[in-house]
Amino acid sequence: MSDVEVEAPAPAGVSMEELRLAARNHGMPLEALRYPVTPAGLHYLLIHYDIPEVDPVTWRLEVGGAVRRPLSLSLEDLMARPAVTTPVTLECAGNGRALLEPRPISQPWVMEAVGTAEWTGTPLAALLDEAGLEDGAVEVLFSGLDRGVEGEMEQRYERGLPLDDAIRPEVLLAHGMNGQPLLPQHGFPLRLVVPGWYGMASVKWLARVTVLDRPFDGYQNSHSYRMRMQEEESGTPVSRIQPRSLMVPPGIPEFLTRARQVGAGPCDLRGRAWSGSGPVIRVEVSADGGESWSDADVEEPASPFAWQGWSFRWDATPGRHVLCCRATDAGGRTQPLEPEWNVGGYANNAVQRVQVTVPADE
Ligand SMILES: Nc1nc2c(c(=O)[nH]1)N[C@H]1C(S)=C(S)[C@@H](COP(=O)(O)O)O[C@H]1N2
Ligand SMILES: [Mo]
Repeated sequence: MSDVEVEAPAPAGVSMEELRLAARNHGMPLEALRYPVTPAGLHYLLIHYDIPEVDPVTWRLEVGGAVRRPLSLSLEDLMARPAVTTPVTLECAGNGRALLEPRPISQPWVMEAVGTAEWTGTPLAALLDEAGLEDGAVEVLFSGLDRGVEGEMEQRYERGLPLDDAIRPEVLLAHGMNGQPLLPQHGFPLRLVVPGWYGMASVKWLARVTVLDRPFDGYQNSHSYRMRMQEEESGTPVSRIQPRSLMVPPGIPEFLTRARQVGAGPCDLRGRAWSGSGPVIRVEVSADGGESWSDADVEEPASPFAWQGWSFRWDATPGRHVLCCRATDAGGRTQPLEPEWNVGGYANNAVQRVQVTVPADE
């Protein structure tokens, strides 16, 4: 035994492969937290394979499987159905992954994989009702048009959702985002939106809805998106969004390092907080790296599945400070101070830390 302290090795930088993924799938710049509804071009993006080419004229949504009356619907048919518009916060389950050590190799999100859009669409439950569920239906499979190879398996992006979750009233077949048709990158012509769940459930470029009499065991359910500590474990499925709060980083950034500088005096910190089991009932702010906390003012949500604004007046004194924020939801779930590691790097909702320097008064 040696009494020499060995320092943990520095985490290796991101690889060219991770950089390529990061360049395709952008996050929401955190200053965009100022908008209650994220402008579509600032909403984060996550696309496993390629954006598929879709001809809206020939495109159809097929509804089949364990139903009495299979349906085939055009975009026109879907747009003629009763529509609702509701703000929903989507967050990628991998948000925070790059802050884990060791870093799980996938899309290396820091903490910007979030956005809130006003989604317009028709409720899925009524459509399933018209198709007529057969006895023994337990799950609904949503299949996208995009294809790729993942885990050495050629596949289309598709996800199963337990029937009880699929028929909740807030689950939408969405054809609009922020009052416009869906953009190609967000799933044109039609996507699923599963409010409250991490983004992987909201299948884009939807082509097929298949009612199943047993749980779907495809790649995105049985291998990806599972919470586990070892590769061999089967783990538990990733589902609802864990509570998180983020702040608009105050002051101004240095170009390369993004280190921040804030003027001395009163400084209004603001941000958004959300939970897939909302509402958020408390947001706290710390200016000393999490040693001491004070309550922020928290707004009511615009919908049960939309983030909530918060604000806090901070008195910036000269020196270096680490600003943090922490959300707690109605179920008492709160954000941990330190990340909790898992194989896939999912659901890391550890508190945000923003280092700022306040220069001494002249
Ligand atoms: N067909 C399809 N749907 C998909 C994906 C995909 O790659 N293909 N990515 C999923 C993931 S992991 C997330 S986080 C959200 C992202 O939605 P957005 O790009 O509209 O923000 O879409 C989900 N739906
Ligand atoms: Mo995701």
